[in-house]
Amino acid sequence: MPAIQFRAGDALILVDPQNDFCPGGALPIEGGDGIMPELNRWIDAAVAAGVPVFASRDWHPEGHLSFESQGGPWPPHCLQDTEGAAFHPALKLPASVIKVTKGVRFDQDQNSAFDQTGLAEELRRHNVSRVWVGGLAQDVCVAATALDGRKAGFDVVLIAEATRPVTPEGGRESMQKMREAGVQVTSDA
Ligand code: VGL
Ligand code: ZN
Repeated sequence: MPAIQFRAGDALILVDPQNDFCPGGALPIEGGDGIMPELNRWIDAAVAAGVPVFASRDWHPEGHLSFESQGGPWPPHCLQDTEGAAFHPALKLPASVIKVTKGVRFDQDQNSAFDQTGLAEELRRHNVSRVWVGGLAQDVCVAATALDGRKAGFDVVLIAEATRPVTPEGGRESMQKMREAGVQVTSDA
């Protein structure tokens, strides 16, 4: 396992490591639960280095427009205050974690943790210039977050070992898009 090298100005962003995106959940991603030990390793290193840890959560109202019943692409998932929307029990979030809630809007989905959450401003308030991103799903919310991070002017590193895609093709396509946008990938180092 490669050593984790944080520097001043880093932040760790865990994207939607929630029960519904893991096997047994409403929108299960193959091996989704398998990333939790790796995320825990990054959390431990971040806490030891004084690097702020952010965790986003998909947090939908009943009948959200992203649900199939409303013509959207997804089965109902991450309903507010349900077990499915809870962070995975194997994830060891530190007391200092900063939670980012998204997917609450009635009029549009928010795949990116940056989308109308104020996350970019909050990162700047913490003097962050580079974000390390892992979580679920690689081809949906992780990719959207990484791409928006680049647009907002941050250096972005994808933690390849700590993410899984909904589909393999989606995973490949999103990886290409992220690389084209200047996202670095841990497995390339
Ligand atoms: C996500 C599908 C629908 C994700 C959220 O967190 O990647 N995927 N809503
Ligand atoms: Zn969603």
